[in-house]
Amino acid sequence: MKTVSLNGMWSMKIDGENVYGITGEFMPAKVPGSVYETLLQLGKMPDPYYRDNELDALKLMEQDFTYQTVFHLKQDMLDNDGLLLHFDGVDTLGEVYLNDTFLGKIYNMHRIWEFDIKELARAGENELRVVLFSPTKYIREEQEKCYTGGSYDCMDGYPHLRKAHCMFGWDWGPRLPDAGIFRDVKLLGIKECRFDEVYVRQQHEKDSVLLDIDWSLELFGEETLSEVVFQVTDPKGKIYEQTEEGKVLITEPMLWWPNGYGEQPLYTVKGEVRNEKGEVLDVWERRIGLRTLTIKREKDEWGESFCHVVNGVSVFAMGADYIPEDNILGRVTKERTEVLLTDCIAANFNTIRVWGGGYYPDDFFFDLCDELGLMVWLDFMYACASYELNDEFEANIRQETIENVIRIRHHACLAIWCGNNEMEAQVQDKVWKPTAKQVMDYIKIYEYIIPNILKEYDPVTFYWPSSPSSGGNYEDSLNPDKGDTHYWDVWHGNKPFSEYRKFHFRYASEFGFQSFPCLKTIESFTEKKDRNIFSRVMEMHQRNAAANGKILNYISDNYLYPKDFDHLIYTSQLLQADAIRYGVEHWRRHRGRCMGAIVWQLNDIWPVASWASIDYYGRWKALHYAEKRFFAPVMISCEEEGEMTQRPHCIEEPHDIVKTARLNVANETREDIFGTVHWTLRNPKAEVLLQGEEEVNVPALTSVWLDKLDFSSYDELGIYFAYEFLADGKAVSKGSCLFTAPKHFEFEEPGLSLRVEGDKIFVNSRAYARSVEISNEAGDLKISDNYFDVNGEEVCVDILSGTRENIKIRSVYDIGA
Ligand code: BMA
Repeated sequence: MKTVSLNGMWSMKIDGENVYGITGEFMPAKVPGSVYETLLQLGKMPDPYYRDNELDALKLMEQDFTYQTVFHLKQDMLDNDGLLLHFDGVDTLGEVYLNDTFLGKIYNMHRIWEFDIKELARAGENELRVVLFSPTKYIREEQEKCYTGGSYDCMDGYPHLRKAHCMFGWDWGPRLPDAGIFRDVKLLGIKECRFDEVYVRQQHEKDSVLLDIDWSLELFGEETLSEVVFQVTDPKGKIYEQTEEGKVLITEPMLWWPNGYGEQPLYTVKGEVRNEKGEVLDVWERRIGLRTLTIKREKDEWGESFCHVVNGVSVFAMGADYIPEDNILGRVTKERTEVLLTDCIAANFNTIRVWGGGYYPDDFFFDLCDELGLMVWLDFMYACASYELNDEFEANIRQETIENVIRIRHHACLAIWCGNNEMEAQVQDKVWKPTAKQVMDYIKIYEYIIPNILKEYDPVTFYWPSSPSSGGNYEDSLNPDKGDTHYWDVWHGNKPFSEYRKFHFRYASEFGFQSFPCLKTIESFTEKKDRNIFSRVMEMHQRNAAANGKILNYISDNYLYPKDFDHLIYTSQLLQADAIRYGVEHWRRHRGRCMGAIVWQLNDIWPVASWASIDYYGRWKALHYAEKRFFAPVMISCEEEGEMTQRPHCIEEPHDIVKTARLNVANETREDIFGTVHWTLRNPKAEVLLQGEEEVNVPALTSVWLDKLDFSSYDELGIYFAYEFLADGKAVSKGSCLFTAPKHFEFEEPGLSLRVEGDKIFVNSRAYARSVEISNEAGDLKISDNYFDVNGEEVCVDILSGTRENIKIRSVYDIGA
């Protein structure tokens, strides 16, 4: 097969009068690319992420747009048996014309579109035109014809269009439903035939893996006797040929493991189809990982387990939910995604859930997850809505499902296919006012159409109808002891962090807490006068209407009133980190019963206040550093009892509360670990009042409790508890906790100071300093640890990247001081 890329500079025009007063001339436009991207590159529209510029940018999407290009064809391309125009992704509603002849319509951004141009194309110049229609007009008109409900944060009618829903807005995202040709465009010249489908199945034996390769061909020319040959290359370059039965036997297989459990060796499978003359007609090549990977669901004393089992080993999923990285899709590049996913590994993730309100990520996303060892929970792209199933919609989503399953199924990282985000529970509860038909349609789509396609195209990967679910059929989908759970009573329900401890979810696939991004990020979209969280511009960048009030409310429960805007931001990030840590540490202590903690959310689509741990510019919030600590393979944590668990307000009775601490060491590695737990009870000056030490043996893949310590005779305002776990004399995990809310603890001025020596930052404090933040003015500092507690001593962290100028330091003491 011969491929000619049609990527490059096309021209684009806006059809009709528009908000930016751009007249109907054609302008140079990059393909792959989009309308917003083009206008931004040409300086014809202001940054839609700045202040409230989003509003005008949205109006632009009432327009239609024309993309066109001219390409030259040589006779040899025309001489092929088949000639196809191939689009990997178009966003979304289009009509395609070649040499002024209509080729067909496009109406799903999640699909590949191919048009046969053998008869129409000619030698020399050919003109290709793609007209893209207004997505906002379309959903409005369709909504008038047939009502489908969906998330209020998103534009009315969005379920009608197979376009990333969050492009129409979400509770963290702007309404910027761009249009464009967002993936590669190419011509495929096919001689005789091409691979239609190839499917590699693995059969794992004790010391070998047998690869069974099924393939089929799509014929274009005369059927000749074609030969199809596969070979497999292992990570060291050793080549395995096919046996006579067409199978490939891999001896001494190197198994693929998620991050933290082993290596990620990848084998390359390459197939060639050749004709009688021995000419290579088409090549198929993928990298696979040798592993078994499924979900274990077994009845037990608590309900029913829900846990990833990799190569026979039950693993505790640790990670976060991924949303699209940018409203302007062309800015999502391999390089940028690589930084984000590498940051996941830096924070000890082994799993990432691709949330269903976006689009199916590019191949490079899955390649990176294969290489890094991130298991992917992949939602099909449906979220928080009711959909109306008719013949056209069904045919459309069938094709979408088949194509994406074929594209993604071979990735080692692929752990779960999941029907949708949150719809089983929401349809059942009639949240989006579905009709009786839509309630039935739900079952048809997620429990019949999609699983049946998977039975045919990927019977191996585990399928789960919805997230959350208990198994489907509207049966008890919110049961905390069965299936996966989205838990939002902390945050949306305003419950205190301690509420997390009331649950031992089998797999928490969403729970989260918002914060503001750092000042540097806020500066990118505000003028100075906007820097108040209730200003119009800040509220435009806070898409969860109740959230600012919630943040202030949670601050009032935990911290002193922040002295200025910048300390409010800092405090919001500490709250977020505290909240999520409180939950995850608890669930890891209950390893076995709970087997997954996936934090809502990893990243941002634009600069905004949100649940993300990494902001739009890639800056780590306090939460991401906290994740690095509480997702560490070996982690010590403390289940404390104090004011938070017994008397959230100081005016309440009882006045005498119990103060206890119960330490736990969780070991998420495949090796037993021996070490020492060392703890101290200290006063605000960090002076040791009591201390203890204990040798512990933590078997692989378990968590071990130590005895409860009782400090009830001490005044909670003047003590804190510090703890560490040492292996070979080195602290592998540590932390500290209070028995009162930080706002009431009698902090001493810690006199924090720092000095930079090469790649190291030395921090000194003369008293207990809690949640010490190190940052620089440029906002680009990444360090080995941050927002940590210091016990009146010197500690050292490594600079991983960023400038060394103007480094600042502060701690909880500074919030109200
Ligand atoms: C979850 C998600 C998203 C949403 C988030 C925060 O339920 O599935 O729909 O952004 O909550 O509210």
